[in-house]
Amino acid sequence: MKWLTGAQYWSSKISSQAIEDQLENSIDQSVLDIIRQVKEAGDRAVNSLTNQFDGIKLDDFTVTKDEFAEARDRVSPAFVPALEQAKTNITRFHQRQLQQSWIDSSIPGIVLGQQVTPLERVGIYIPGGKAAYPSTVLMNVIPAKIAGVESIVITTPPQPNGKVNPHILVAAEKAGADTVYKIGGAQAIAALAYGTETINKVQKITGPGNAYVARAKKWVFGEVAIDMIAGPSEICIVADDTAPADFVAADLLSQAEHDEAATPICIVWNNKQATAIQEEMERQTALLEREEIITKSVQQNGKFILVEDLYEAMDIANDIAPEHLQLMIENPIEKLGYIKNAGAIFLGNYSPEALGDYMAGPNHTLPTNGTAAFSSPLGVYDFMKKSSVIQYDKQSLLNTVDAITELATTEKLTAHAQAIQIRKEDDSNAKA
Ligand code: HSO
Ligand code: ZN
Repeated sequence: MKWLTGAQYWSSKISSQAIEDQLENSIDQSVLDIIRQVKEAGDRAVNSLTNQFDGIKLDDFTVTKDEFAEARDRVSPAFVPALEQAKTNITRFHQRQLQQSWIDSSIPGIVLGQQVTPLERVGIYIPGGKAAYPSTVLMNVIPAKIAGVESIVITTPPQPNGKVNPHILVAAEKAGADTVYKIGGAQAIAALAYGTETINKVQKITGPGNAYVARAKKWVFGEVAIDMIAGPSEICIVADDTAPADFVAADLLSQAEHDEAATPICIVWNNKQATAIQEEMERQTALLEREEIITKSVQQNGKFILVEDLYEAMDIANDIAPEHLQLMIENPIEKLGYIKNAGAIFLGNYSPEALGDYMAGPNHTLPTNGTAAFSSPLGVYDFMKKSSVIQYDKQSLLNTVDAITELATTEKLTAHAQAIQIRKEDDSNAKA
């Protein structure tokens, strides 16, 4: 972990944008080429790209009933009840997000409202390899289901044997996804965005992915909607002296294990506490399976920020706008009002991020890379859209004639003015 004072934190915020731009350029070239191929040749392109990138020739990339059955047999018996427990909590939390349509007729002669409608077709990308998380399947499919989305399809890369990770399939089935396609990378995003002979074009793509998937999502945005561009995981822990050092260390490491690019940050105002946490991190790292990834993440991106007091700690946390913020301090709920920017806020010593990743109920798809300053967790609202509803009766419209005419003529839009005026002169008995 790098050690910084609060003052050093504030002065070290130099942008590394130039380097990132270069990296994106080289990825973009291949991503755009892949998108073009899928757009032009559909399934044929998907098959040859799967062959090229996943090293497997598939006759059919749609997961069959038999493959689902085989997956059920392959997972451990304890996996299904654990998944169900998570599903219950995630469902319960997300049901509260369901927004209702509303109609307001409090002004006589005028009806205004907002009609909320689920999206019809959604595609969810689920990574394979070392980030094949069944929990992410639940976190994406359940809110879409609650929203009322009719068709929920998943794309996920095939393993070298041509199969899909069985845990992903069991989670997809339990959560209620309709179809799973064995396609990964930018080709999956292109297939969802433009459709192929097999795949129905979707309206929105959600779910995390590697840099190629993320750039592909950015490129197809506009053709379809996307949830967000997810970056590597981040955890920021604000710890006072009451936080057990071994807990803090464990939580920092839990996110470091996701990715070498993950960022664990700890903000403290007691040197001794920081030293104790650092020692615990070293002790625990040596015992963890993903020691190598963790060590890289901690060395490259890890930071202790030593501040004056809790208030400076919260200022800095707000400036970072972390994906996950843990307040391991006395009476954390009293300080909640100071926190403006964070994807998810975990209060106290017994609410580690891992609880939120799997079980608590809130979504673990959260804004990263400082975007928590202006965006929200994935939710039911991401799978719904709104239409405005307007109805005026004749008298109510006539009351607006002068004002509308004035605005329309100012904008030199006389046809607009005419559409209002014509009703003033109307002596038919047209209904409202
Ligand atoms: N912490 C990850 C989500 C996750 N953790 C899935 C475990 N499985 C999101 O930042
Ligand atoms: Zn996690």
